[in-house]
Amino acid sequence: MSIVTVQLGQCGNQIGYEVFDVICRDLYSTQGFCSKKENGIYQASCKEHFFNEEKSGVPVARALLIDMEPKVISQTLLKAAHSGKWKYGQNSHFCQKQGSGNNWAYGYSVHGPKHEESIMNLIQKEVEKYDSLSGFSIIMSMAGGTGSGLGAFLTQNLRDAYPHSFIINQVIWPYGSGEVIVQNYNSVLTLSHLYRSSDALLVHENDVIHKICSKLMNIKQISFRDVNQVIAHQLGSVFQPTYSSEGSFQYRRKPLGDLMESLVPHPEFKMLGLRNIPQMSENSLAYTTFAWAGLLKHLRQMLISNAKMEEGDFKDPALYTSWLQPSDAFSEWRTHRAFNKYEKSAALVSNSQFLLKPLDTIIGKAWNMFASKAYVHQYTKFGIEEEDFLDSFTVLEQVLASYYNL
Ligand SMILES: Nc1nc2c(ncn2[C@@H]2O[C@H](COP(=O)(O)OP(=O)(O)OP(=O)(O)O)[C@@H](O)[C@H]2O)c(=O)[nH]1
Ligand SMILES: [Mg+2]
Repeated sequence: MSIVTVQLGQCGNQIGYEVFDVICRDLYSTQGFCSKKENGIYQASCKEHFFNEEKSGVPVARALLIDMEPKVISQTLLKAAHSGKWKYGQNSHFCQKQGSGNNWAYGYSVHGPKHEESIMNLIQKEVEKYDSLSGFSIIMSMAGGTGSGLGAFLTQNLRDAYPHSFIINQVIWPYGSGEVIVQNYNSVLTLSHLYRSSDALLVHENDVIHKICSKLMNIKQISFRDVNQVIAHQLGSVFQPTYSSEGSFQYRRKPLGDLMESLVPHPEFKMLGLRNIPQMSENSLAYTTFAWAGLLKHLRQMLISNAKMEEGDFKDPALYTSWLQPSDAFSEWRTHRAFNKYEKSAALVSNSQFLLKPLDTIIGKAWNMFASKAYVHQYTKFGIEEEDFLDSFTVLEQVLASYYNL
């Protein structure tokens, strides 16, 4: 089944490009570490999820590019075309002349309704190309105006138009010391709205990824491109084909459905986080050997780094909430195939308390600003009233409370 990726705003488009690029490079990688037959099945499954085949033989990404300003989209289209390995579809983008200027209200209440019909038509045309649709993966930042505001608006529309498809939002969490003064307002509005209409929010924290670039990858001057490549690697390692351990080496056909089924058993808990190992510079990679036991132990430690547990495995009930059996709370998927130059690697997606602190911080900062009514007029000007802010705070306070009580 295919996944339609929707790339929104500057951040969403720049990350989306890196995701397809890494997946395509992996698709044709000769570093297989698995049988020729399995490699073939893996490649077919990957294509089914992410690419259309064109007569010319160049795979076409199952993606739509949307932004309200043209610059990033034209750069992204060009980069893909120049790669020579894959490209975006000819009529797969929508842009306008002027962005939302980091104003969530502008993206949500102005750009949203104005371009709703064109964008929904574009999406419908894309969906009609496929025999079966697994769902949508929407990549967006939480702190700008277009990705976040228009993104929240579109997610709601998709929910109404495709009630039986899965929707996962790839949400980019802003740097704590962010560059946008109203980023906490935008974040609170984005999260509260997505919580109503999305199935799951897979969160990528810019601060955390930045640290991976500096500490693990040894990159000196870190650019968005470096950060985006780490995010793309992480997403690829989760969404590239795998099979469940009990099965008969059948690669999973419902990539989004399987993920949701395992990870989002309750509508109150939709925040997912992603960790992966190893992550290192290309230089170190050449001198490293990998062993599964060590990798999994390390991954588990990353999961429990706040808890007082050291030994054990992923079957340990102490890792999970009491209302789930460990066998239901943990699913394992694998493949013999190497991914993106790593002979062995492991990724963990979890629905846990890991976001409590960053969420609490964002709500606190937004609330302080809101209490003195700073910048609120820029939102009311475009139809987002004080009541809407209060509703959003209430939704997120409830989310915080639910996760606290786990
Ligand atoms: N990881 C990552 N974060 C980005 C990138 N570009 C922007 N951001 C983050 O996204 C937020 C700003 O949102 P943008 O995506 O630039 O905004 P937009 O959706 O284009 O909306 P407007 O420009 O306001 O119309 C900030 O938190 C940035 O740190 C990127 O390429 N990678
Ligand atoms: Mg922009």
